[in-house]
Amino acid sequence: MKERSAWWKEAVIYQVYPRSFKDSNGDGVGDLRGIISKLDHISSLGVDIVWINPVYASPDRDNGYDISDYRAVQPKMGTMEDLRMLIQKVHEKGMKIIIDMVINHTSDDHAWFREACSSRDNPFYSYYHWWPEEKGEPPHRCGFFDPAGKGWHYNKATRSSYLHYFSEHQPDLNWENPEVREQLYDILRYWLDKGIDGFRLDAITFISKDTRWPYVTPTILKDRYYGDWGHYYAKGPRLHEYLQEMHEKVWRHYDAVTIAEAPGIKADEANLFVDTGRKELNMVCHFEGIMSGYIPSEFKKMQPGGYNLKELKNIYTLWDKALDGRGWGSLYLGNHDQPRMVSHWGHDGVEYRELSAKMLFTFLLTMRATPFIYNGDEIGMVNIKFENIEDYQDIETRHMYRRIKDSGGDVDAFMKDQQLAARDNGRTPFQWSKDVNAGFTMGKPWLKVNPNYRQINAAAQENDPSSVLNFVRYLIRLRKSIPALVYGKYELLLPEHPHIYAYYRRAEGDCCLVLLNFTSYEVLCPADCSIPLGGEIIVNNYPGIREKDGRWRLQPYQALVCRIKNDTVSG
Ligand code: TEU
Repeated sequence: MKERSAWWKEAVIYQVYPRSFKDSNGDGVGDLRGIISKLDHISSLGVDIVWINPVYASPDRDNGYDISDYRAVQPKMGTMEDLRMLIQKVHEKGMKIIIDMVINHTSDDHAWFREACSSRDNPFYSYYHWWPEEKGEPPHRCGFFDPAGKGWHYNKATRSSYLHYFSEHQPDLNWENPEVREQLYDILRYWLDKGIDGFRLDAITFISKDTRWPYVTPTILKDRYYGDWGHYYAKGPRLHEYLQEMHEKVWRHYDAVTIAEAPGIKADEANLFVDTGRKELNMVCHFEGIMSGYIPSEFKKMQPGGYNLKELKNIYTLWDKALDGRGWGSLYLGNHDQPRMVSHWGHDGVEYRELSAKMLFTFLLTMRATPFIYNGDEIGMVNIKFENIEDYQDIETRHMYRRIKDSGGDVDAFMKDQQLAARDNGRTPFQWSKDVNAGFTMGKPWLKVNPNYRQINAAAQENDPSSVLNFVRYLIRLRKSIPALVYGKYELLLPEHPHIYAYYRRAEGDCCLVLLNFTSYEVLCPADCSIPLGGEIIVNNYPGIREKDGRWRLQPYQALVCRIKNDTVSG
């Protein structure tokens, strides 16, 4: 079926992690004025939408994902006037701006929660989920960032425990209460009226709780991402009712883009969120691709040998198929919750760092899904791989460390795993130049700068035609100029091949063959995707091509896109 067009389907999204992007006042924390000062860099990429992580008032226990006032800007980030200016400047550059909205939970410092904690009779008590002590032990729920793994925390004044899926400082809002929902819709409208063009809705799949509180198997580390947790946490009975209500009360009145962060959601459930007829949301960011390669039932621990390309192809192909003609996908290879894209999916050694970054970007920018580029990836930043727990700032890593230590677990193994998977790997300051602190700050950076900034930085790549940065710019221009790369049908080739990811993007009379070698060795392509007659190579991260009897010999991490115009093969 032919895709219906929409601006957000054609867009490339650039994610800015504000505290690590650019510090304008020397306090070591990136801020709004810092972002404004670097808008030329962002717009030079050719992206359409800038997504910024939370900049609301927050005690910052989870880097802003614990909001204490939804209508205020956190002083470390700047002022409301700075934010107004950012919105205006982004618009002047012909881009749109979307913000993170964290409405599954608030901070424990939010006025609603402080009131709620004072007494059971306080009207705000019912803004949260409580388990009164006279009912005995609360039913097991996992607190993802809790040092003891517990999802309930006792509060003396109310003689009851409140629910928190993340840390105890992030109490979950009670969406059963219509007043809570109205408050939240009001907040969404407030920001849309300020000129915000849409939202990334944080952990939105968790908002509806089954308040019959069914039994969930208690496990220590296991219910984090796998097993049956998704069933209880991400598929609450009223989830879609709430999302439809939100559409009716908010989205319907604006031309905004709505993106669900969707932990726990599988391909066959995606259309429940994004099928246009259901009037819910525009896109979901799923976790199936990004979590592939981790050992099920372990906390962010990679399989020996890393991810399996066949499995990865299968996941992305399933998602494409599920959404075909019904909804629309999104694609990301890194973000603020993940290690660096190159370290995760490519090769971060000097020899292959740039090549694999370019190969991964070719993938990201030639799939049928809106691509998300995470800041720093466009210059090929890599994991910092801290050796000391003190270097980590992330609540997730710190608390998990404590949890493992307290239970007599293997902390050394944990530290090793974190070098691959910790969120702080993706949060180190942006490497602008070879100046002190990579040009990020004049002060002491809140998180250490990766010492490789002298080699990897934006300034060095700016005028180098063969840099990752300029490769990304080229790919974005290409995606914009070839509709087949946005809307064209995706057809997987060589599904069983363990090293090559190959596919067609096919539109009427136009077709692109994408060939990606995901390994550090040379691979001879099977005949199925041999050199197409009359094809033109439009992407190549090597200076030339190698072939043998009309078959491609792909160099380590080689990426090729070959365009076949007037394509007559039917899709
Ligand atoms: O993440 C939601 C989520 O599901 C996390 O458990 C995520 O899987 C985890 O960070 C991976 O290690 C969102 C935000 O993106 C994250 O930064 C916040 O910490 C979290 O919500 C709580 O608000």
